[in-house]
Amino acid sequence: MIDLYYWPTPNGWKISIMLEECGLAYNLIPVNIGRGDQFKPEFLAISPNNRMPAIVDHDSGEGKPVALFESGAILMYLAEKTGKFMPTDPAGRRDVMQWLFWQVGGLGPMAGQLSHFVNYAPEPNPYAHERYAKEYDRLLGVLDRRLADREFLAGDYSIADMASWPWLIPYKRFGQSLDHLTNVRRWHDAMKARPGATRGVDVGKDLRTYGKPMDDEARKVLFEQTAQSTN
Ligand SMILES: N[C@@H](CCC(=O)N[C@@H](CS)C(=O)NCC(=O)O)C(=O)O
Repeated sequence: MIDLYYWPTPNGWKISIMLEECGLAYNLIPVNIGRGDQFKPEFLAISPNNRMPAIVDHDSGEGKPVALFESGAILMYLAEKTGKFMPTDPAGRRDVMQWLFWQVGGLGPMAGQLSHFVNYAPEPNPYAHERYAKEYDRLLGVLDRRLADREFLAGDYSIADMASWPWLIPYKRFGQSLDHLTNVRRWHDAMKARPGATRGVDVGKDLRTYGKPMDDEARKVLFEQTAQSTN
C-alpha cells in the first residue's frame, strides 16, 4: 500500500491523478498546510522541504519502504514502478522528462507566484502581478505551440500531462484566458474528459481550502516562513 501525504491543491492533484490513472491502492493522509501539518516531525522526516505531496510506498519491492517528496520525483517513481505513462525507449523517456521538468521548474512555480499576487497578497502589487501574469501567459504560449501538432505533451498521454494540467485548471482564478490558445484549450478539454484525471482532482474535495479566502492562521503558517521555521 502507498501512503499519500496530500492536501487538495494543484501540486497534490498531480499525484492523486497518477494514482487514480494507475489504479493503485493508496491510503490518504491529509496534510493541512494551512494549519502547519507540514512542520510535524513525522512529515518532515519524509518531506524535509515542508511541502506536500509526498509518498511512502510500503510495497516498494526493495525490501523496505520507499519515501519520496517532490511531485516530479514521485511521478517518475510511480511510472517506473507500474511501467505506465512513461515510455521506456530512451528518446521517448527523454521527451517526457524534459516536459516534466519544464512543469516542475517553470509552469508550477510561476503559476504559484501568480496565484499569490492575485489571490493572497495583502495589498495590490502591480509590478509583481504583471510580471507573473506575463510569465504564466508566456508558458501557456509555449504549451500551445508544443500542442499544435500533437495530442499530448510528449508522445502518448504521460506523467508530463498529469504534472502540467493541474496548473491549468485554475486559469480563470489567475485572471488568464484560453481564448488565444486553441491547442491548450483542446488539451485541457481532453484532460477533463479522462475519468482517472477528474477522479484525481476530486480526491479530498471536502478538505479543499484552495480557492477559498485564507484565514489569518493559514496566512501566518504559509507566508511567514524563514530558515528558522520548523513549526
Ligand atoms: N516543488 C514541490 C512543490 C510542492 C508545493 O509547493 N506544495 C505546497 C502546496 S501546493 C505546500 O505543500 N505548501 C506548504 C507550505 O508552503 O508550507 C513539488 O512539486 O512537489
